[in-house]
Amino acid sequence: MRVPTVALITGITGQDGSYLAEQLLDLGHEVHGLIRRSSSFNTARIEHLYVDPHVEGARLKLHYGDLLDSSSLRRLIEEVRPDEVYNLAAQSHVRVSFDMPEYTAATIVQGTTSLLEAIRQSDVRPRFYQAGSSEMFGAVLEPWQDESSPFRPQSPYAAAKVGAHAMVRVYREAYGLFAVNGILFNHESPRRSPTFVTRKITRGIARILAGLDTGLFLGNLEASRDWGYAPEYMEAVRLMLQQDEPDDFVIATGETHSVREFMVETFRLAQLDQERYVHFDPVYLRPAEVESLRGDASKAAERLGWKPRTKFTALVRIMLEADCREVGLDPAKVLLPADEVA
Ligand code: NAP
Ligand code: G4F
Repeated sequence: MRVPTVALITGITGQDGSYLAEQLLDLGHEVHGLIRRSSSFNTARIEHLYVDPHVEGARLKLHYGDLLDSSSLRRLIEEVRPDEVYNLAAQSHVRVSFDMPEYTAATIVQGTTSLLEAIRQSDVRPRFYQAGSSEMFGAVLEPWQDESSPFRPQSPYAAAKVGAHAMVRVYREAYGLFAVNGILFNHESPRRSPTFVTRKITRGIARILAGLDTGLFLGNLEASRDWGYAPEYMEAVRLMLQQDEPDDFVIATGETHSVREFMVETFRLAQLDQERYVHFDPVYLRPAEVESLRGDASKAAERLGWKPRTKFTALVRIMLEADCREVGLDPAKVLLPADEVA
């Protein structure tokens, strides 16, 4: 097993970046994160990891930059001289990508290219991970998707991810860069942004239980996704960079559930009547929808030795319990006991 010493993460303030940084630090590595300047704090997910960099032994360092500022990327590669680069930064919201197609494409395609180019033009040769998405499969023709399934993107976000995926392959094949594409199906956690549907539901229901909200507004309940647990997916991502040869991997649970199923299970645990609280709002519909996704991660199981551990109902409970605690409720007092989980 290769022993990396220095990792650079773009998107470190997001759900995945925070888990990945946590895992790399736990393994004893030095972690550098690119963060954007923002008018309000955007580091809540990594504050527990932060130690003043002037303190001896501090191994997490944050640097201002932006995927759209190629000079900051070049500077970072030269200064940090990473052994591994994890490119997780993106405008990652599918619905928003229809409102901001150019910005979405810029962060994903141009940003990824700028980072690859910053590496190519330097004398540093880090291993490179690109955060690809199951959204790239889009309008699927088969019930299962694996590494050989065709891409039929249904949104500007997905089209941009296909572009970045292709760019990574070009840099791997043309310049011999150790560059890998992860094709990750939806993965969730208590750190998921509340604008994505799973967290919107668990947070919304916790707030209803606490008397802070009176309802939940949702869009299409019939779409299905293959939902896994984010920390486990970041384990797979780390393993991808430890292989002898660079390759692309699908990461998924192999189960698919509708948004309605996620909602029903959450209401069941909270012992609330969904008919009373859930309302339809067309603002959450998309001009084009991905109806169903289900991944086949056999290659990851065989080559990385990776398998998902957290099942659908357990994921719902993890997220709902965390959201209950967030609003000051004791999950043991307000939710159905764990042994009554179906
Ligand atoms: P997320 O929570 O939305 O985090 C996105 C991160 O990207 C944030 O740290 C954000 O910074 C940063 N970012 C956005 N635009 C940037 C820019 N122009 N320059 C620098 N940083 C920028 O996303 P996530 O769920 O952790 O996902 C991580 C990556 O995996 C994304 O690329 C996403 O598209 C991809 N992915 C996610 C899933 C999933 O189910 N979660 C599945 C497949 C692929 P701020 O905090 O400043 O906004
Ligand atoms: O939670 P979502 O917004 O996630 P989506 O679109 O599947 O994208 C996420 O997973 C991708 C991996 O496949 C990532 F690449 C991407 O970055 C992101 O992390 O929506 C899931 C489903 C959709 O079908 C949507 O139409 O939920 C449906 N939905 C219904 N009501 C809603 C809502 N989605 C959101 N965000 N908000 C709603 O109120």
